[in-house]
Amino acid sequence: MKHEIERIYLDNNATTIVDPRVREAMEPFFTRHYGNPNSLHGFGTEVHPAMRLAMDRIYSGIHAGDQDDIIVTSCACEGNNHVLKGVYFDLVRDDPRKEILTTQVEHPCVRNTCAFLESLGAAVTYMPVNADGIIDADTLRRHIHPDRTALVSVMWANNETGLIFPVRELAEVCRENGVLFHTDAVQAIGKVPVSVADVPVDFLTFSAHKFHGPKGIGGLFIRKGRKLTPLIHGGEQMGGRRAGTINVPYLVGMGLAMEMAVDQLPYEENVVRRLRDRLEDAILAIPDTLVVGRRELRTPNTILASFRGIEGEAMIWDLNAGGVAASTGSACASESLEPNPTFVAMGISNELAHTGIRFSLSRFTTAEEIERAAVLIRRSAERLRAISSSYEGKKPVTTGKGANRNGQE
Ligand code: 7TS
Repeated sequence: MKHEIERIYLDNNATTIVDPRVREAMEPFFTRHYGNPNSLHGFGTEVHPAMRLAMDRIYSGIHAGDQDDIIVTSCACEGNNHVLKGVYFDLVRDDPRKEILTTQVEHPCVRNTCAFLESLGAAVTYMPVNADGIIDADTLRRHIHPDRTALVSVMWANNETGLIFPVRELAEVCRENGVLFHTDAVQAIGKVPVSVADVPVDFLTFSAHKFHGPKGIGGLFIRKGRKLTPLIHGGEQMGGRRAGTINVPYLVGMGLAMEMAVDQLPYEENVVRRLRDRLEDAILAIPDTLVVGRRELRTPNTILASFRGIEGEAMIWDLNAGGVAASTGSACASESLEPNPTFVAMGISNELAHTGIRFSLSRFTTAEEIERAAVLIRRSAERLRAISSSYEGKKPVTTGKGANRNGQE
């Protein structure tokens, strides 16, 4: 008889399970309170209190002030496109001296939007990361020009390595130079404290599905008084900043998910971090492995590991067959056979760049899953190295009962 394998989900940087409480809170807004919030009748107006509560939760989640704007977007790709293209229209298009400053390790939705703006004639500089894999204030100081730089866009935490960037210092450098600062905080919300009261960002983007909310909704914080040409023109929703009927059920879900993500930060810091460290120790106990980035500089849930002699893709397939879901890096780039650009930017050799595997945990990951994953990862590494032509330190694969995947016969 074929047994169903208990799958272990370690790809939470790609997306997360919707918290059952979030799903429950959304439910009435699909079937009972389904009005368009812009309608004047009761169906429209009765959803307003729930929307206000959701927005309040989002504002307090990131410590935004009432005069700031947070606009609801369809995802973080939209928010990031909005900031980059908006600033291009506002400051760059008609002034050939102006440029945009970003990094070599942004998510493709920043890098590819910048490449598109370059095709329209904009100047973009992609700052290299330092030996720790981050952009420090000195690097930014070397690249920023108060009269030339229109916008600096640096992520809060990297999706592949989990490395946390010193955004407060970076934002302060931008303030001193009178330059706008945007941060993609997609991988930071729910993992580390994110406060726009502490960090003087002008624009900040996030996405609900990375913190146990639904897919297809996100947010863009715009500091009080900042101009930003809309990306989507149409009706007057969101004060004219973003047209389109607001997705009420998803907004309700995002609000609750944000509140829960912030409440759960101590759990993330204590429990998830411990589980991550346990898995990381187990990976590092396998010969010829490495993990990118110092632990203390990373979000508590992420490991980007490399297993010498094993193609990342091959290991993903093998692990998947054994019930462990991981990724070779950003799912958005996984179709590409090019080496992982984050690895390349970090100066990691081409051979190692092909062997990266990302394991990312969440508050739903259990200690039992981590123990099981540790065993399955070791077996997979041994199995794949035994058939690898490029791995010299070959050892026999474990055979016999113990080698059966997931304990199945
Ligand atoms: N920015 C960062 C830093 C991300 O990690 C992602 C998704 C996005 C933006 C896009 O978010 P969305 O709301 O538009 O989906 N990152 C990944 C990943 O690392 N693997 O799969 C998706």
